[in-house]
Amino acid sequence: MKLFWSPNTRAVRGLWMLEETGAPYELVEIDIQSPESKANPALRAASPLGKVPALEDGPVRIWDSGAICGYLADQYPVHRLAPPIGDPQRGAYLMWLMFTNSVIEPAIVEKTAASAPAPTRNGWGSWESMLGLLRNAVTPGPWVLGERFSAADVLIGTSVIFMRHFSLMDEEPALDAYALRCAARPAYQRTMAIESGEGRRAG
Ligand SMILES: N[C@@H](CCC(=O)N[C@@H](CS)C(=O)NCC(=O)O)C(=O)O
Repeated sequence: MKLFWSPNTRAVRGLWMLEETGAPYELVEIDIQSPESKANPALRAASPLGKVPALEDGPVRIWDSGAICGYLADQYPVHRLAPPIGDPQRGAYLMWLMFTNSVIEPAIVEKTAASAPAPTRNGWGSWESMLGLLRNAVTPGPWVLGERFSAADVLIGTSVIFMRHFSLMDEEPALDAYALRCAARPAYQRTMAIESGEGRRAG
C-alpha cells in the first residue's frame, strides 16, 4: 500500500489513519510546489488533480482524505476504527467522517475570506453553526462517538488541531481538550515524528 503524501498538508489525515491501523505502507513524498513531482504517473493514477493525500492499495486508488480514512477503517476492522454496517453508531460515524470536507473546510473558507454568512443557502451552514456542532460533538467525549475512537476522529481531530494552530478559534475549552486527547494518541505522535522527518520510514 502506498500513501502519496507531503508534510504539513491534508495528507496528515491519511498518515495518521495508517498509523492507527498499523498496516504496512510505503510513503511516497510529493513536493506539491513542483510540477515534476506532481506529474508522477503513479500519483496521477491515484489522484487526477495531483493532490495529496492519495492512496494506492492493489487495484484501489483513492484521492480524498475522508474516503481514504473510511476505506482504511473498513479494510482493517480488527482495529475497530469504524462501527460496522448494522451498528447503531454507523450513521453518526459516516456523518462525522464527512463533516471535515463537507462542513468544516467550507466554513473555514467562509471565515478566512470574510464572506457574509448565508446559512440557509450554504450547505455547511455557517462558521458559527459549524463550531457549535463541533463543540457538541466532542462533549462529553472523549471522542465524537463517545467512548469509541474512530476514523471520524482522525478527520475531526486534524481539523480542530489545524484551527487551533492557525488561531481560527477563540478559546474553546471543549475543543482544546479534544485536540489534546487526539495529540496524545501514540499513532498521532508517530505521525508527527514522520511529518517532522524524525520518524520517516519507507516500505
Ligand atoms: N479534499 C481533498 C483536498 C486535498 C488537497 O487539496 N491537498 C492539497 C494539500 S493540503 C494539495 O495536494 N495541493 C496541491 C495541488 O492542488 O496542486 C482531501 O481532503 O483529500
